[in-house]
Amino acid sequence: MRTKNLFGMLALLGLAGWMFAACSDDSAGTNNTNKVCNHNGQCDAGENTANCPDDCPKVQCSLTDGDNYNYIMNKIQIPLNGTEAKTIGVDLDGDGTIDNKLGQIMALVPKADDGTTVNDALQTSIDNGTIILLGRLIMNQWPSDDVMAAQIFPGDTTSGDATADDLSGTGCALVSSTADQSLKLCGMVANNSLRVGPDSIQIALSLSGVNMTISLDQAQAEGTVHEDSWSDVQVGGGITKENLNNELIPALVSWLNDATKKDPTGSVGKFVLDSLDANCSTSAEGCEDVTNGSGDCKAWDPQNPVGDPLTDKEIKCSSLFAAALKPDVDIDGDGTKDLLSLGIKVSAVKVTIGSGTCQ
Ligand SMILES: [Ca+2]
Ligand SMILES: [Ca+2]
Ligand SMILES: [Ca+2]
Ligand SMILES: [Ca+2]
Repeated sequence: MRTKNLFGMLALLGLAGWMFAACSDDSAGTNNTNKVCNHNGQCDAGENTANCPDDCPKVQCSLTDGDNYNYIMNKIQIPLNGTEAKTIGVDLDGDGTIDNKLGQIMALVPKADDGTTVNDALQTSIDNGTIILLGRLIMNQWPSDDVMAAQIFPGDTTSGDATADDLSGTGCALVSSTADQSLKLCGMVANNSLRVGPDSIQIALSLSGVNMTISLDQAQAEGTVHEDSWSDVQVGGGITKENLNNELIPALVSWLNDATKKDPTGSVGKFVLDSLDANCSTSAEGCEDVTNGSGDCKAWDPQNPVGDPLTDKEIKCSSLFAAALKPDVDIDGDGTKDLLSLGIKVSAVKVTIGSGTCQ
């Protein structure tokens, strides 16, 4: 059952794709190694704000230009395998196909002991208020606004101040005290069709009670939005190698260690001890000098537990994870893959976002 925590973590990770940082200024698309941008002053097929900012300039928007429309997510889907990953998320590099390596990572994680899927567990968490994700559109008019802003915030799940019926369409919820409410994604709504981004974002990640932030680059969102609902809004972005090494992998390792130490024979514990612990591959990048059974790849004994089952190195050098955690998107068109893509699909209903309290 603890697998649910990992599900929740990975889900929140996807979710956070939504807490958009103010501005990214990655102008790598203008450098002379770019193989996509033709600099003809028009945003052509295959060109986008990330790989061709000269031809496809970023839309600027304001959090105060328009009225606030507030939402709470009542459904969140993440891809559980590579096939689903082709239908959930966004096309980050403009090549016409959705980019979402999250599906490949999720396919590696064992199923919960009771057979429920990640998305089942996620839905339970949404329904019982363990996960609250809020959205906001700042719009001048409906159903179209050619310059608008979108935001997503983690909701407050600790004070218990949200109304019990917060998913009813007339409920109330609060923004988490850790949310950065200045973050936004700029774009447009045309006949209820939302298209915002790309921009840098931060992900709220909740891991065994520890909250942390992971940064996503070039995040975008698109889908159908109305004054009182969102349906099937796709959200996606990419993790840089640096953020992968400094944020995501340590978070994953810490969660896996926690689950394994609590229950070495549960589905996650078995997976860790059978497939990851002391199972380093010297063919993975940066792992040429590892030795199984010693140093960073030493074996952990549940009968005589000393320290942690896994190190960061055991994930990086795992033949399973090494491929799944490799960047898959060449965002700036220079021929080198820079970002590990993640995406989710969400639906939402109207909510009141209380200021300080829902009373
Ligand atoms: Ca062009
Ligand atoms: Ca793509
Ligand atoms: Ca180990
Ligand atoms: Ca690149």
